[in-house]
Amino acid sequence: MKRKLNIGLVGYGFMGRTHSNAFLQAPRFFDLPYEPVLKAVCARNADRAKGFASNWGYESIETDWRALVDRKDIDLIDIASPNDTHAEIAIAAARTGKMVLCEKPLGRTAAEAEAMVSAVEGAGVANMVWYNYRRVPAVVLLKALIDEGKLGRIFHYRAQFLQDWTISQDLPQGGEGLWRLDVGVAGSGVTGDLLAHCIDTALWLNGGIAEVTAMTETFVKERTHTLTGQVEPVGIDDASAFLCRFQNGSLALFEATRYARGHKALYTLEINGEHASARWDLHDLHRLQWFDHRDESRVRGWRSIHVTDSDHPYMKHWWVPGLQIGYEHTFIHQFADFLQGLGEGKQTPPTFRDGLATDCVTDAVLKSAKTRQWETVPAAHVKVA
Ligand code: SOE
Repeated sequence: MKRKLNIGLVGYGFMGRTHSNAFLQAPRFFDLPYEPVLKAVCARNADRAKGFASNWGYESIETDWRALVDRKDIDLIDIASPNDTHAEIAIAAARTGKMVLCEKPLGRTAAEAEAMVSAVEGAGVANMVWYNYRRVPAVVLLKALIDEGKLGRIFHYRAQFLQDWTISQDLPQGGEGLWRLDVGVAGSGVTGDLLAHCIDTALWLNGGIAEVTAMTETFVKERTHTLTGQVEPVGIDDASAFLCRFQNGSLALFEATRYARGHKALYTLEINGEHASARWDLHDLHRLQWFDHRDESRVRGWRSIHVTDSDHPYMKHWWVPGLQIGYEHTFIHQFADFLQGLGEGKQTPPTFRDGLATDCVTDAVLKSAKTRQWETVPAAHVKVA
């Protein structure tokens, strides 16, 4: 008999849906030691919470997250609400001994993330941050190739996350759907929202980042605030770019923006080693581009690996070789790994400590953009599982 894992979800937006889908699908495609039970969803608007609950199969609703956290029939709190709620909810949930999953970025700042790490580690509860791109099969394949030493010494890493949805000056800031533009709620702009993904993957693939030098820009300086109706200054970074040096001596370039007309969610990364290079692109997420200098010279060239075979990461759980999976599967994989880890008594990365490592880098990026100096990333947090 599988043990039941009773889940309480906070937030029912885009991320609430991706997580709920993972809770439902993971046990259907993976043989897991736990059976997730969608116990309750929490949101301030009761009618909408009820609608969400009936659509996704949650047994009940709450309208105050404190009531959810206090419930005795819940084992795990999943935080899918805006960034300014993450720390308070996670810390309260850990104090009641509940496991905590949190949407990225972990905190709005490293200080917030640090308090969250102390809370979950102090309580000894399972914890994980939803940096989902670590679970794309092509990216997992790349991780294995790097760990096997197939690239040799690493010289370069570069990553971009490009979008174009905030270019209009008429777009308001704040409130549901647009809280990512309100610096008080989000903590930062593309640095915490998009670069954080690039940084998490990079720390995982290429190790710790030692120092950064960055620049940011806010292209639209004032926007009407949805909640006040007033035109208010914009505090987020619309674009952010940085150079950095990894602890392994490799050099890197990172860029994120919401002003790259024509790009919707173009997350790309490339890594160049002594023997081989690899490239990956979220718009073509099932492919890994691979170049190996050791191939016979007459046939040497970039190859495009269709990462859909049954010996590719996660793929034996899906369809037949050659048939693709997509974005939502990354969350399913992550939750399946979490339940597997729970069964084995292990924490599943990225843990809150890993999320803190990313927040330390984003803090250093934002600081460097202000000081116009190279900034060191605090050494205590650079190691990522
Ligand atoms: C922003 O538009 C966003 O939804 C991020 O918040 C997600 O983390 C990213 O995966 C896609 O883009």
